[in-house]
Amino acid sequence: MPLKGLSQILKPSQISTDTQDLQVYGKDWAKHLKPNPLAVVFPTSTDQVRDIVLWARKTKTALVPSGGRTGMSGGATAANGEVLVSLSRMNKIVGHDSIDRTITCQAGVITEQLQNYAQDHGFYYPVDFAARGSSQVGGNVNTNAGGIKVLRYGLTRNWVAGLTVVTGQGQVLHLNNSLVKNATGYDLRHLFIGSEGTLGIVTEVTFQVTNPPKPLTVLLLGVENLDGVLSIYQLYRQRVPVTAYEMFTEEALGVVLGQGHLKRPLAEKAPYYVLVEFEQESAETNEHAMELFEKCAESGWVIDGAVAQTPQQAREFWRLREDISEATAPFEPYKNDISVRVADVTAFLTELDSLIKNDYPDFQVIWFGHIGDGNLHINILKPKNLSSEAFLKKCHEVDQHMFAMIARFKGSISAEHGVGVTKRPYLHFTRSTDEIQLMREIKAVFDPDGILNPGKLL
Ligand code: 2HG
Ligand code: ZN
Repeated sequence: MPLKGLSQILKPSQISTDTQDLQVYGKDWAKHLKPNPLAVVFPTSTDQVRDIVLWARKTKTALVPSGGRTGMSGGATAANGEVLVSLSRMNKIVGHDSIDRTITCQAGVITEQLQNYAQDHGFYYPVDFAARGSSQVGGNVNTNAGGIKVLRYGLTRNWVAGLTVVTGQGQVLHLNNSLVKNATGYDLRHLFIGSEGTLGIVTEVTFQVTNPPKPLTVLLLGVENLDGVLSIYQLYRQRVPVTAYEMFTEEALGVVLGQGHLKRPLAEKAPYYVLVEFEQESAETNEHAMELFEKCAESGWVIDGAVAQTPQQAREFWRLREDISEATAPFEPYKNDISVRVADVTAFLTELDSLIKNDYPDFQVIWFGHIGDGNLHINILKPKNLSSEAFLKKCHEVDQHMFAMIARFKGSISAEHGVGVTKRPYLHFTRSTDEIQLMREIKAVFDPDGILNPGKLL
């Protein structure tokens, strides 16, 4: 029995081979991948994680670290008889330090739990995204999660002050220990951030936190064309402290409104909508924002617009953008999550749009994304008359063209969702042969037996 030995490390209640558990824990939001894990284990301490890794080395068993399973590239999928290591029972906030302005969490803490804890203690944890209610901080570190406030606050990487990690060799590393300054060579912490569970299992994270922002204003604008979308971005960023700049198309809005929970926000329809959120830094900020709005209208970029009048309305504007992912889910979307330089967004999107319109006219594409970061989410909806297999095959064809385009623009095949399984064949469009070879060599140092998340990323 391959699982023998685990019962010396864990209690029976920490090991599950229940069919339902295997289905639930075996996959993430890359829903077309079929889970097939051997078991799920639920460690409650770093020492237990280390013992599981040592057991896996001895028995040559593959492990898949598992967080909130909100990833979209299959990085947390176990399809080949692996043992899933769920961090969900390591869900305690260890504490905070008001002088260092840090919060220490076990890896299974939910993002929103961290955000609320920060708020309750007079601080702010700014990395934020739609899956805040179920994603876990360990997963955020493993994918270097970005989301909606990146242009103001950066990625998860910018907020990790310390990490506890169990490597694939079974070493327990305490990295950086919340030091602000630490000039002692390679910063291994940053290797683990974004490594998708291929080098080690993150068990504890110390996050830097900051002061809460001043009150936020949310503006929704209907925009005539992509040049307008980028010109408005440039103008607002020059004059007001923008915290988020998000874009979605009329088609995307249509899918969200189709759910029947929200009202159309503006009287006039527009091909594109942008959601601008900014901090009211001073008394003049709103005045500047209004002047900019008038300028945008005069330039013919803005068709219509509204400022959220209440916190409730601000939340509704945000939902129009954040609900897109859930609302498209029933249409079996094929997802891409790419980035180019912000200045190249218009050229890239125009070229890709015409490729799809010409060569795949039956494909409906839902475009949206964190346009202020050059990050576009491209969801192709499955035409009703196409089987899932035929659809997937055609989408892979689109991928080849799109990723060649990405390489030409020197962009990224994955801006924030990670490589996982689904983007693995395309890594070379963004990373050079030398880089990939060095990544493999790094992997071999930390995980010499290849037991950690095999088949993901590399
Ligand atoms: C978002 O920004 C998420 O809403 C999901 O990254 C994107 O569903 C997607 O493609
Ligand atoms: Zn996103």
